Amino acid sequence: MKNFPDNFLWGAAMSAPQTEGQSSNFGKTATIWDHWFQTAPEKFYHHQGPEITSDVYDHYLEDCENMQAIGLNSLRTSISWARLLPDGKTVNPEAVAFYRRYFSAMRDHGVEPIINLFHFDTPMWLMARGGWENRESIDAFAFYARTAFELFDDLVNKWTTFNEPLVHVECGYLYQYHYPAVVDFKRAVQVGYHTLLAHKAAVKAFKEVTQTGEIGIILNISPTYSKSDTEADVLAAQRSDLLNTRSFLDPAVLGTIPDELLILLKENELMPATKSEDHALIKGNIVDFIGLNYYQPRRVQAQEKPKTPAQMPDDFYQPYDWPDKRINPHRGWEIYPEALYDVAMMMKNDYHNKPWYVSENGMGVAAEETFMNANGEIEDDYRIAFMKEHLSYLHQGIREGSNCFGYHAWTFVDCWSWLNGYKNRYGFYRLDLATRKRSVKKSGRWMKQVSENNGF
Ligand code: BGP
Repeated sequence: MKNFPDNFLWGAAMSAPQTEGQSSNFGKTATIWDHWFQTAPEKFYHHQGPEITSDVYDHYLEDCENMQAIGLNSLRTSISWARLLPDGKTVNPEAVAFYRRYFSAMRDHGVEPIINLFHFDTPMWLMARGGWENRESIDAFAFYARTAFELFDDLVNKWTTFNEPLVHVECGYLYQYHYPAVVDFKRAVQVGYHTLLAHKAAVKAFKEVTQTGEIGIILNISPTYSKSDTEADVLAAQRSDLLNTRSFLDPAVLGTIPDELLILLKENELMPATKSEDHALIKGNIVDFIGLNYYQPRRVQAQEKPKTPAQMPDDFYQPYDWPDKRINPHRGWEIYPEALYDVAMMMKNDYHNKPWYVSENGMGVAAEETFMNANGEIEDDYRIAFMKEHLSYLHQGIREGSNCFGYHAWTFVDCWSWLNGYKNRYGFYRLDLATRKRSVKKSGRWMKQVSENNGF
């Protein structure tokens, strides 16, 4: 039996744009996803867009009952910025009423809400002004954050500012998976820098509004493993961690941007525009906790033909295809549960043992109906095995003193995924696309036992 610490959070994660639906109703204005789907639907798997998703807007009560039914004691979702503040300034009363009903229902069902403010869903009104490239985005986000804290402070104790803040940077400004699908390293760094300052400004606002709750940020973590111990491969791995991990984790927890990162940016003419007051904002406003989304490791080797100055991150390191890897063929991601132990030790040793939790971990599988039994239940034993393996390594890290307070699976009910639509399913509950009906999978029933026993 692997026992977890008292009051361990067992739960799941989701986001407003992937689950809420009613994306152009009840006062909500367009986000980049609504806009992109309207203008370029061919980019989206099976032309599946963000209008309906799992329609939590209408199913939230049933969903809260279902959370309780599988033993979840916590759940993370986000507020839609474009719903709460349709023009960035004016509060939408329908949004307030909806979120208050939703968060209250969670609490009534014994589920602690962890509420995130941004999950890749830049409002179009901000995009029209240059999005995160515009320094005004910092104040705009801080205003939104403060508004949300004031409106929902009585219902929410744990807040997070951004989900995976590197992702809208790299997908929007390097790899073309998010609107505006620009390829420009220098602009990407500027977007990242403003995002970091927006996070810091939101933490500052939080400490001014409330003394009782806690605030954190959710980062994607793909610990880097180098192909070999040669100096060049090890340097490539260090640079990968600088860009992909330490760029947000160091300022969030330690209040510093690593010197090595600043040198790398300067040497490659990538320094963003800054202001003198930024230093104090970054130094202070430390988070209370960290959420880490872990799916797969990153394996790198030295870049054989780097461009100088660098045009893309892979001028600093080149992906390395480890021949012994296990892979989830549906998503194409490596399965490497051992990394959760390494992450736990990293938090303990390099980040003052800051309280943290696994804020996402999961396995997306296509055509899950293949695994439906005669009673109509999806027998997702592969998902149970995946979680058990990851939880085992996490457990080892906790036993060795890492301050981890929870594990959230991605996700609760199968949901819409960006450019992949409903192809890969991750939920404890299956979503029927024709009826929006939810039905529990075997993994959901398994999670109930885990949560009841506080271990497995
Ligand atoms: C995380 C995101 C989620 C979710 C998940 C699964 O990075 O925070 O929003 O989408 O990945 O990935 P995908 O949906 O691309 O399969």
